[in-house]
Amino acid sequence: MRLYYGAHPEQGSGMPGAPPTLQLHYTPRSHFSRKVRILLDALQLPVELFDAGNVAESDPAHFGPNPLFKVPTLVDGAHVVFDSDHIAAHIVRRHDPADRFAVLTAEPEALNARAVMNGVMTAEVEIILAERTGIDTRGLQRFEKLRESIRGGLAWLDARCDRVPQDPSYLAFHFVAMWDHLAFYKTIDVRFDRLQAYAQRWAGLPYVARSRPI
Ligand SMILES: N[C@@H](CCC(=O)N[C@@H](CS)C(=O)NCC(=O)O)C(=O)O
Repeated sequence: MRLYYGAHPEQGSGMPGAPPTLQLHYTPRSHFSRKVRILLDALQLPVELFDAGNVAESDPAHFGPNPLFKVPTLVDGAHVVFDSDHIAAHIVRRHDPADRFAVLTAEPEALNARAVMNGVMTAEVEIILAERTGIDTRGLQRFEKLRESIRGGLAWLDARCDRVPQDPSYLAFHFVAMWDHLAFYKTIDVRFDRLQAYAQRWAGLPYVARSRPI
């Protein structure tokens, strides 16, 4: 499926009727894709979206140029970029030199938080895709460890909740993508009230709300 998303497509190349220069292979519920989509929308950069469908499948035709059969992948003219954080960095280097949402931060605590969120998101993907392909993951040591790592990662984030930026930032976009996905799939049964409040803080922003998983 192909659709335009974000600011008006005509803003893409400056030529009326021309498609945007950015193309994103994604799925509507993919949390890794969503952090990129929120960033693009916050920057008002139009993007053409290509839905990969069921990411548990391995038909190369669905994943664009990505040899790992994963989303997201960005195509920006002659540039192809894999991996959500590399994509975010590419977007701001090329299209937002002011880096308004601190994508290019080198601050260790922010990078650790990103690593933890990516770890939680990866663990969740493994559990969901295993279940989707017929594996009953309950009680299997490997998957119980993944569930425990999600709990551990969230507890780590919760303990640092009062130190995170209070303005919209890529860290917040990353967080909300992770949080809403966990809530949508109900992967683990835990409560973190401070994280919930942090997610709530961003939920009303139009560029966050528009890509919420449904
Ligand atoms: N490190 C990658 C992870 C991407 C990823 O795992 N994407 C999931 C969807 S949210 C996927 O396509 N999984 C397919 C698979 O693992 O087979 C990134 O940050 O983009």
